[in-house]
Amino acid sequence: MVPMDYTRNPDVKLPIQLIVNMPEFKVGLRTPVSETLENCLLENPFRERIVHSFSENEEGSLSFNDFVDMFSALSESAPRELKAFYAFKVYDFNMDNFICKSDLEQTLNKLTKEELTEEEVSLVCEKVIEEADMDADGKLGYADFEDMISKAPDFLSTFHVRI
Ligand SMILES: [Ca+2]
Ligand SMILES: [Ca+2]
Repeated sequence: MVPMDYTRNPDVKLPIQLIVNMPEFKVGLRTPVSETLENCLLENPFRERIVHSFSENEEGSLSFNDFVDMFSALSESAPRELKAFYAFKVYDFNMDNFICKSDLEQTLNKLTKEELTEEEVSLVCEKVIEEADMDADGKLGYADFEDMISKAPDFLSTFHVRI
């Protein structure tokens, strides 16, 4: 998709469908838990959200620079702060710069492949907000989020790919 003479054609965009089907996203989801679990999670459930958070347009296509930025942030050597910044964008489904209950519900549904009942999901999300909401406004701002993931190092594990 990227022509060799890329420098003369800076407007080339990679369509999201091509990117989410890359093998890196298929096998790349690493979990620190067990090998068995890792084998179950063959597709990163956030891959479309991840691509969108690096895209500068609605359709989610990436310029070559966006593409490089994305894999830099996903690589294991990327600084934690960078991963946290993009993870926040990925989980903020409605893009209002807060992670609220409905954002968390969508996140959890993706992670659990909708194995939990609506009630269970709702309970877990309330609990997460209750525990992480430092300024008590009922939703998680970036500071709440950073604090939460610093206490739960596994949280960023969906944000690694092997490249
Ligand atoms: Ca939100
Ligand atoms: Ca808050």
